[in-house]
Amino acid sequence: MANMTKVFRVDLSTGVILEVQRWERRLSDMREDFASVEVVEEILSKENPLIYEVYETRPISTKIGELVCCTTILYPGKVANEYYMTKGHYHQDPNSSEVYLVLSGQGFLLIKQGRETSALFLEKGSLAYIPPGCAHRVVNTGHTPLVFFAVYPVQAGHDYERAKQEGFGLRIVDKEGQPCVAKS
Ligand code: M6P
Ligand code: ZN
Repeated sequence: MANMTKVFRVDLSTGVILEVQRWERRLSDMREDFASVEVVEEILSKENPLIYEVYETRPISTKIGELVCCTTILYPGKVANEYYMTKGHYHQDPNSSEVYLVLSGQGFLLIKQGRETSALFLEKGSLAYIPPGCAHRVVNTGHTPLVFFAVYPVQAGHDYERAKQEGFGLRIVDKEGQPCVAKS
């Protein structure tokens, strides 16, 4: 009985999962992720905005097959003309996939498989499957938080370095008030 699961409460209006671990990324944690490093430093000289926060339930054991469930609240905003986004990662385990379900907001999922990156539109109710071996990043192009629920195997691991070195090849930018997919 020791490993019996419990039932968690998700506040569906905000994405907050009650009584679980919370972590966050501020702009200072993403110094080299946005295209304009100069604008990042200029913003950081005045403030350090919250870009997103994650609420996650971790299984007690780390046995293969156990799942992590989490919500991400990605705030609206821009660095120069580039919308706020998650850092983006590959899974260290090449066999680990992931599922995203959007609870509110609008944006894009950048998903890179091999040399090809797709920008998939996301809105409330979007269900996205991320196959094993793909880099993935979420971008908020709306005026409200983009909130999504994610599930992935506990053994997945996050490889940020590879995603950063390779880049996604696409960025989502504001062009005259409209989100636009740009090559980078
Ligand atoms: C989702 C999941 C998490 C991830 C988080 C933030 O909730 O994919 O595994 O940590 O988004 O994304 P990142 O780790 O790329 O900053
Ligand atoms: Zn992932």
